[in-house]
Amino acid sequence: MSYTEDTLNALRRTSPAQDEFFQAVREVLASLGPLLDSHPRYRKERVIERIVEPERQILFRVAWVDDEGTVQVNKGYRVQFSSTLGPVKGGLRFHPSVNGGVIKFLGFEQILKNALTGLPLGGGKGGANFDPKGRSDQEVMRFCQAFMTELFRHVGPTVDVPAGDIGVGAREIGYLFGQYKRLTGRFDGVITGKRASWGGSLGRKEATGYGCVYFAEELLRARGDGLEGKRCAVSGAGNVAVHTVERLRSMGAKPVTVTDTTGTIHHERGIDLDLLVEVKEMRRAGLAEYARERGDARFIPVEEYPEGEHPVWSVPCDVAFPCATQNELTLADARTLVSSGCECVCEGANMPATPDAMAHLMNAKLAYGPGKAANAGGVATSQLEMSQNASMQQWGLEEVDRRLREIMANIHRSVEEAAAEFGEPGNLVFGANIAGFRKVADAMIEQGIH
Ligand code: NDP
Ligand code: 2IT
Repeated sequence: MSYTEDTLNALRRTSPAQDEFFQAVREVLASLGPLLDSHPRYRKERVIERIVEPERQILFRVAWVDDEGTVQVNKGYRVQFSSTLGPVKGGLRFHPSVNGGVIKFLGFEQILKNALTGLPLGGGKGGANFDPKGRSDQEVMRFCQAFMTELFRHVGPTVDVPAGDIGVGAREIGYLFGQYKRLTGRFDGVITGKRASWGGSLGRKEATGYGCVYFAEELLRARGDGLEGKRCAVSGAGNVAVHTVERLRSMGAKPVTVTDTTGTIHHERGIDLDLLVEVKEMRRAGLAEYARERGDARFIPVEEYPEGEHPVWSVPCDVAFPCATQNELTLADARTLVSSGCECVCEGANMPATPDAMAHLMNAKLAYGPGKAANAGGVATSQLEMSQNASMQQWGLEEVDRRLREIMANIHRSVEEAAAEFGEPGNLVFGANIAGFRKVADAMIEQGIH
């Protein structure tokens, strides 16, 4: 059996019931054959066995009191996967589906994603199985305070720097930071995604969506094309999706869909950004409200979705941007996209395509931007926030956006070059896995067995 198969089999035994983690590792290892053949030292020094094992996992109880006076208990996680390239860096996810396997998949992806940014960042992830939906601001505050009351002893600006992810936006970051500051007496760059008026970076909240659009522009440019005039299908209606829609519109493309956990909006005239922000960010409501206020938009409630398919991908599009969550795009969806003429899929979310969907899209040779490259603009701009915090500066929006564009173009180039170097030109899934892994693996060897 091969080295990678041996490692995968061992992982199945030692990390049972962690399906998403296993999926993420298998995809990476499937790309590494030629690299491992040409670098026997990786095997000799057991770099793969080491990289799939987190440096440290912190699991903790989060007990808090809801508005009725009832005690609630949640599971808290922080997986400090790798500090090889810099302080551990990665978001926090608050969602009822969070478990050890989900956090480990996200943390593992984050190691390679952060490596691709070219910035000094390790990788990790955290979160809780807490559902902020339907909770009052006071409840969210108490939860965040309880969460940070355990986490604060494990994080710090040169140790581990959390940020947002699903369910963790500016409100949660504010409560988390406030509690860290009270407990430590320090105002420092311990968390990113802070409001710009108290230590945040301009452009951070937009960065993942904008960066994803810049990456799609690079993908299309490599084929002598561009985004202008393209019909785009976007899934999700949160931070990444909203800013993807915003940047697509300003670049002359036409986003026609968004989705949330209640359903899908198809608005042929183009998504109305102001209304979307009003419904999702101000009112924290479901997308049916969007359709109620725009008679020409179609709303498909989740109860009417066909089994195993997502209707957002059957809206004909030139470019698809999955920006909601993992495994949201199935093989049936991939077939629909290919047969209706989609040219490009660019992943705003982490691991949004199932393995068979990804294989189908790659076989069809459409331009494919894997999440760990295409959505790296968020964490890259988090590092710009860390730089500003460390030097007590605040850069202008134009400066941050200029750097973001440059970083996305560099990621695209390095991923393309790695794919070509190992005999798979144009295969950016392969290129991203190789380029990210190689950078971390070499540094691990240089830093000695650990
Ligand atoms: P948000 O919480 O802001 O938005 C998530 C959106 O996806 C919501 O509209 C949510 O619906 C919808 N959604 C649909 N199905 C699901 C599901 N099963 N679980 C959770 N959400 C679902 O998160 P983000 O926009 O920040 O994150 C979206 C994706 O992008 C995630 O995969 C995340 O890991 C990734 N990402 C985020 C980065 C960031 O900087 N925030 C950086 C890089 C990647 P509803 O509104 O009904 O809850
Ligand atoms: O998945 C991701 O890259 C994020 N949620 C952002 C991480 C960060 O530290 O900004």
